[in-house]
Amino acid sequence: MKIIKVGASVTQSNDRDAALLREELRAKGQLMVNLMSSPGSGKTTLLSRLIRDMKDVKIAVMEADIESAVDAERIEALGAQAIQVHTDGMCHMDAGMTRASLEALEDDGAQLIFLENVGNLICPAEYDTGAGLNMMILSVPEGDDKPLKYPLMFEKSDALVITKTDALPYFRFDTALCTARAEKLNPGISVFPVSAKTGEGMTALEEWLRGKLTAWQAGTQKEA
Ligand SMILES: Nc1nc2c(ncn2[C@@H]2O[C@H](COP(=O)(O)OP(=O)(O)OP(=O)(O)O)[C@@H](O)[C@H]2O)c(=O)[nH]1
Ligand SMILES: [Mg+2]
Repeated sequence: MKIIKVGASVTQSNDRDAALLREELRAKGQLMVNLMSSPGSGKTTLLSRLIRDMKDVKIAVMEADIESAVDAERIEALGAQAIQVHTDGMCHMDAGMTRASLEALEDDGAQLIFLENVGNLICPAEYDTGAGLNMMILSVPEGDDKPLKYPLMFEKSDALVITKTDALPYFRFDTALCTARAEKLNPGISVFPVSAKTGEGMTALEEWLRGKLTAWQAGTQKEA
């Protein structure tokens, strides 16, 4: 498994770099999904479930972390291509770092490329990575007040996955209230309550991703 180290880009024009990368990916028919959340909310577990369920779509994963290769090893064990990206201490990925990571991926015809961003609810939302879709996770144990405290990621995301719904009996978490708070910040956000552990709710998320991929490849998907 490949481990690469990427440093923050020297360029001053991240938004322009990101827009260019997005168009290059669109021309190749590849949809990159930037997956963001706090540490431990369930990014790698969700990706593992998607890889197991969506056998009809070729998926590759770029795992960004400050240290270790455990996440990429988990994905590779499922038979999907995975690379580990080390961010040189940075708590986010920018467009240049993402481009360098994509260059390290082997071209195996992957249509859906997930970037598991560094676990952090703040910094990753501040940088456009060039992804066609931004997806965030909020897990039930984190609490339904997070849209109020960390609004930017909710504003930037096309989809909010509320995960660990199997833990709802043990936490005070109001899914409808959380959804309303996220929709107030971002009226266009799609919300998917799921459990990556039991599989509950996964079908709706997978259908949404398939639809976005089809639209992206048809060139009709709006920029994220
Ligand atoms: N009960 C329950 N536990 C889950 C679910 N999804 C993930 N977990 C657990 O949550 C913990 C963290 O999951 P990960 O998938 O490693 O989280 P992550 O967001 O990738 O973590 P970082 O990469 O460190 O930021 C693990 O113990 C998982 O088993 C779920 O749907 N239900
Ligand atoms: Mg992870």
